Amino acid sequence: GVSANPVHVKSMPQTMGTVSQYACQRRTTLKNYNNIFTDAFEILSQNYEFIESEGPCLAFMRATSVLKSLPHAIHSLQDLEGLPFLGDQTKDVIEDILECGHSSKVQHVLSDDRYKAFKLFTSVFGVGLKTAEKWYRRGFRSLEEVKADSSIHFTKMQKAGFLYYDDISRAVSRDEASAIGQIVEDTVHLLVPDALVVVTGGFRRGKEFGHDVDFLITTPETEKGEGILHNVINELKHQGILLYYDIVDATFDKTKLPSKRFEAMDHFEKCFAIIKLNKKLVKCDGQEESAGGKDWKAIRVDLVVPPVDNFAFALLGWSGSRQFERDLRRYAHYEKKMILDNHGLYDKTKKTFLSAKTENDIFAHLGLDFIEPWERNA
Ligand code: DCP
Ligand code: MG
Repeated sequence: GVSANPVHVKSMPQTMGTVSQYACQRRTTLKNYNNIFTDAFEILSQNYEFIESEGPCLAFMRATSVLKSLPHAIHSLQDLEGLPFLGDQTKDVIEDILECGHSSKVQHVLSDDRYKAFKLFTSVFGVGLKTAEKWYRRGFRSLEEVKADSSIHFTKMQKAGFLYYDDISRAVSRDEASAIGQIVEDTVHLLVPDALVVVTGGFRRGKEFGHDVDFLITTPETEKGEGILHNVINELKHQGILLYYDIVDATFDKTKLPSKRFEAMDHFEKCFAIIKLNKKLVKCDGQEESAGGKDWKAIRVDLVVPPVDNFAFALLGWSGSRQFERDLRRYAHYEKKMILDNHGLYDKTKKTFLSAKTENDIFAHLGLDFIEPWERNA
């Protein structure tokens, strides 16, 4: 069972004190001393996701997150004593790795047909678990086989996913993200000079690479923001650098309570785009050959436009990591009887919404110490 309070550790020479079961009460930088274990756990947890085994999937994600937060490497099973979420299942894997350098369970998954196919299919933009399942059941094992079947109907998103696969399946570097940031910022400010443009997601947490670049855009005065996303998209189109876009209109209802789910899609107006980035605009380029000798690279970009009153919540929600977000919501729910989502925070005891101008305000409402973005790599 999971206790609601932090787990108390008696005999841990290296960590001392306690490790909370909530990622939002731990500081997790990108320095991971337990890579060999967390890499293994992440493969296992993804495999459980692919076979729709939610419990074990979550268990391995939580254990991964705890190990990432430790300021030292695990050298023996005794080092795990008192750590939350490191139960028998995860211990077996760690024991295997400590004894022979690898986990037989992981080897097995890596050579599994279903795992390999799902990993490949979900690497295509627009392909989720449902589609991967469908393709797998039809007997496909490679992207070539999928593309060759004329009876498959692809969504607009999937078509773009295949068209730009070589570029967008490759990681986005920090320099590429900055160049995209400059373009987005210039374009937004051309239209609304005092609009706020902030990079969120993995790059805000200090990551060197990401799978996309995430932005929040908001305007101090709501009226000036009318149609800003559509105008930005039109402007990017005019510049000839918009390869793909899908605008999702806001479905936001202020009077509704925040979602009770711990992982909810938000209702802000947003756009999933692919932008054509001229390589000349990237500070440190040239280390990798581009596909087909092009002088540009296709980059996945998410633009999210919350109203200014929800900005702090949107920023906190879009900065991640996913596990950090899950645990913020879980903590709010179980420890504070509050509901947190990307739009707001609701106090069920006081039956009122708690407003916030900054992320600091939200941590304060929750009675949490502020955790810097680069300490949220849970
Ligand atoms: N997010 C979330 N739940 C979702 C989608 C997003 O909590 N269903 C939040 C957490 C993510 C952030 O939004 O950290 C951005 O989503 P990404 O998928 O872009 O994740 P990252 O930016 O963290 O990673 P990557 O480097 O792969 O882009
Ligand atoms: Mg991202």
